[in-house]
Amino acid sequence: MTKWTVEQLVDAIIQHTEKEYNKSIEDATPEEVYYVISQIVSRTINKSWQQTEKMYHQHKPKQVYYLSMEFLIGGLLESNLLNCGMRDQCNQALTRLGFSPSDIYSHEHDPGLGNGGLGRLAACFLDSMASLAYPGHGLGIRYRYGMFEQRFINGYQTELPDYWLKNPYPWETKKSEEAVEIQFGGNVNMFKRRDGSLEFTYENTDNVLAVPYDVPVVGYKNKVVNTLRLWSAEPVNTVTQTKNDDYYRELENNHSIEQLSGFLYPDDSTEEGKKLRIKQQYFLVAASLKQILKHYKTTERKSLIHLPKKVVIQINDTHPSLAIPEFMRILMDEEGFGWEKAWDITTNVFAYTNHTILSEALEKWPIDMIQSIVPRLYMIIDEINERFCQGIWFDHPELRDKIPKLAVIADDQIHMANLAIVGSFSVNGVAKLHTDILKNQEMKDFYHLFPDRFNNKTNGITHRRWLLMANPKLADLITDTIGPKWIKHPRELTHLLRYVEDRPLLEKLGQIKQENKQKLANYIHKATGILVDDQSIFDVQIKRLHEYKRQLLNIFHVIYLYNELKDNPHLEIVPRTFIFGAKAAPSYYFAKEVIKLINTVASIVNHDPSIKGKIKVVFLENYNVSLAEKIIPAADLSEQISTASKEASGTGNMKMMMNGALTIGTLDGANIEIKNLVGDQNIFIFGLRSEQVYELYDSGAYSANDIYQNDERIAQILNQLRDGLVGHHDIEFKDIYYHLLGSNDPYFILKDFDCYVETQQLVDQAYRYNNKWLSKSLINIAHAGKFSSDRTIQEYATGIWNVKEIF
Ligand code: 26V
Repeated sequence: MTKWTVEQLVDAIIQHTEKEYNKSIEDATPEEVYYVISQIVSRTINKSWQQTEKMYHQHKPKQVYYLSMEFLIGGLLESNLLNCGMRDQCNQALTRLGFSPSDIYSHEHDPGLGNGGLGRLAACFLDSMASLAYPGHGLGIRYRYGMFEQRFINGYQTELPDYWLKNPYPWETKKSEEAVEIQFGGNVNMFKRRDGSLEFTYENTDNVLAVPYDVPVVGYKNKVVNTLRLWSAEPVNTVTQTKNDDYYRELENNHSIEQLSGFLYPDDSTEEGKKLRIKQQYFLVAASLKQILKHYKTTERKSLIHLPKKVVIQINDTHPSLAIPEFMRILMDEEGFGWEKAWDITTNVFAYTNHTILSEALEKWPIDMIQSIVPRLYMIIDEINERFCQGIWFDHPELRDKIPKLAVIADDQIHMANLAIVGSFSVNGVAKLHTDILKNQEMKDFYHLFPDRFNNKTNGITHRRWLLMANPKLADLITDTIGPKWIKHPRELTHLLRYVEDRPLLEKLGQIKQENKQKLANYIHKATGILVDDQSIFDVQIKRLHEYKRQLLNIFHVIYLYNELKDNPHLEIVPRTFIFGAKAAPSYYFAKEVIKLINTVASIVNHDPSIKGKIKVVFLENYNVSLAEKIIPAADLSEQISTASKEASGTGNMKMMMNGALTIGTLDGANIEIKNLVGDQNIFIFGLRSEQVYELYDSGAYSANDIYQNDERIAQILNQLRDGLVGHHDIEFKDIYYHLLGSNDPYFILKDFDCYVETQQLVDQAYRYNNKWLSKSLINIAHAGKFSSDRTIQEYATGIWNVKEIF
């Protein structure tokens, strides 16, 4: 990439503004400046993009395709500048021209093409693949409406559509010439050829055009630019008919086609809209496989038998797992392979990552839906199932009684996780504990069948976005202390361990955290009107709102503290600001009640002068990637309090650790690996362990009601929910009360409450010893290198994909 000087950039910005907007730079709006810089950066990127493609064409390395229904890429201007090595110059150029760089960057609208961790992980992986120079690309859907925009009205979540394409998106390039046609529905005809083999043809299908929009994925200062290809659905031909009624029918039809890439599904598992979701999945899968095969055929000119040497497809959860039968269909119906050969190729191409063990999130599709949407795929899935079940019957008689659980089709439903396991050569979990649970509990019988398939790849996050970009001052302090090598080799952060007793360094670390907290406090004030004490502990829980993540436990602790302070206004506690960010799936009633509860507690606590501002509660609206970038650098305490066994990994835990927050958490997901690195002294662990959770489920020995009867603090809180909170007797949370006691507290909130409160007291004590706290914070940063997604990608590359860096 061309090296830009500050002067050159200043000139380029002035010239582009004049050319594009016919304005002098003094009159340009920040938004216009945002577009101008995006264009300048895009041009710089384009050259490397073409060169990277040329290189792939010449050297023909094995390619990785990361198939995902979600990519939460966040803002791209600042991260592209950073990765191109232009950020410092651009900041200076903007300052020279009288603009605030962060103000300009904030004009970018986050593309919300994902729900949470799974989508953000995909984006971190793309960043790491490009930065490590792996030939790896993302394939997803260009939803016209992304994750809804969240507003609180009277404390309740309301959802507004996120039409993120209202203004042109400067990072995408439409590639009409690479559009492909996808067939839905129709009838399948079967013929017997002379040689006895079968031929399948389709008629009366509904055809849709998949048009790719490419977004560059820029590697960190290495001139590699990979591609994130997002498919958009369009009608195949827009030739208008002559007859009036046909014309309108066609328009209606076109409209329903565009709905295919219309919106992102929220992660709830309601019945509604299942059909459209299946169509979206097939749309992604069919378009992507067409492109992958086209690329293979033009570069390799070899039989598809050799394809697994040149192509690996990672499927992000089961969402794209129709790729397996679709690939079989292409190999058999279009390429003329027999079943065995086709199956051999297929099962050497696909690798599947599992991201959750929650049974309600495991996808199951009704047979009749799959039959009507993709009839030929249904026939193939049926045969996969037949052959697989027969294989167990004959080769594994010990598992005969397990066939109903292992089958791909059971109870008139297709079990997508089973399909994904059967059709892949690798199945991985996303943290050690999660993989162990898959092997020994949830997928135990599959593990027995295919022990070599199962492996662990603990998640990671890109330290470029989450530290270098989001927390530049901390990044600079680290570089001043241990030199810049950690940027390319994040494990080198452990050199910081030499400084855990170094007073001057700890002081600087404390100052930076303080500045970040002031910045967040200003933002909170601007966004919500709430004044928070920047000397208080910033206690942060940011993640999707879900029962298993237990935001309810957190707010119970707040209510408990509030009750204590009301009883004893002189109670000595370190002031705390409880910060929440979370979206609830629109149809997830209980989660929405929890949002209302947190907002209600906030309005009570924040407006009660008698507690002298010792605690404040802030629920920031519309949590997304760019808001996370503001909150994380300012966090003191990271809440990772899921019911043990339920959080597959978590990645927010890694982001906050990397920014010097201490974790309060259960032994769940990647928390365990964090604990093993930083040591018990530098993390606050509490609560049931996953084995205990399983035991309690199995034995039925748990009684939420007993705890309610015996713990006064809990009784008080629950009764307040039932009868109305102090000063808010009109608002009740009876549903939460009845749910906890009526469903016997399925996520053990009451059970873990006592040790949570106790552990929070330890946090309070620890925070009082400023230097000790800071050295714990430094130890967390020092060990965070392991959680760079560079390490994770390295492990995928050698352990699953068998791909090499291009240089
Ligand atoms: C579920 C569903 C169900 C059907 C409708 C569409 C949909 C979309 C998303 C989801 C949730 C996917 C699960 C997920 O996000 N898992 C998170 O993955 C993170 C990355 O591996 C991991 O760190 C989190 O622990 C895990 O909850």
